[in-house]
Amino acid sequence: MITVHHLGVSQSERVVWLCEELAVPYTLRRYDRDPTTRLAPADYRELNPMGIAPVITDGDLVLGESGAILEYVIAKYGNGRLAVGPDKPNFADYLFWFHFANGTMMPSEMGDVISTMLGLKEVYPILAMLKDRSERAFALVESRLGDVPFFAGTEFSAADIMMLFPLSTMRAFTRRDLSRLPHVGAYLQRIGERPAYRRAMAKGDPGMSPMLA
Ligand SMILES: N[C@@H](CCC(=O)N[C@@H](CS)C(=O)NCC(=O)O)C(=O)O
Repeated sequence: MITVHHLGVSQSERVVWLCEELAVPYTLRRYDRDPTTRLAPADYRELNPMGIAPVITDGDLVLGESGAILEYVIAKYGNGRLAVGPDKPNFADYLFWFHFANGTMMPSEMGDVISTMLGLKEVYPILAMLKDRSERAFALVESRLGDVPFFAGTEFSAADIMMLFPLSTMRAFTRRDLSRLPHVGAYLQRIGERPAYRRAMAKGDPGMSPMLA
């Protein structure tokens, strides 16, 4: 059975959520962040060379990276459910949004994380560049969700599981205000109605209300 090593308030919520959506049996092991540094604790860091979340173990396998883990679980235990294959017209949309989450959206948000944590008022060129990129990313997301209910199209998919974190829990680390993005707001409510999402968040981060508003 897979063990999902979940670091509190982190991208590993995706893996818990995926297992709940697919009804894949798993053991959940929770770890709290260091209260001072907000980094992973020592026992999490020992799990793999990067020492960052998420990590799963499956027998002798130790696997990191959200996207790799999602693909592994879907292919190995989910019978391909929640992926969109090349035979479907929205295959490219699925790939785009699945990879946009960590390929562009999360890195663009890091500028905001840095300036929030350091309390920076001054605008540094590199942070301005990331902010501009992040604004464009959120505008693209708003536009997409105005056209379709889920990132890959009409059906919920693993692209939604990748994309939700930068729209929701990531705001524990940034000052991002979503009030002027109504389609994103409606999407977050839609996701909040999913029983598997609610179960995952209740199990993974029992002390936290899902950041859907
Ligand atoms: N691209 C990686 C990003 C992993 C990552 O940055 N994880 C953060 C949590 S969201 C982490 O482990 N932070 C704690 C630390 O760095 O000690 C993935 O999605 O797996």
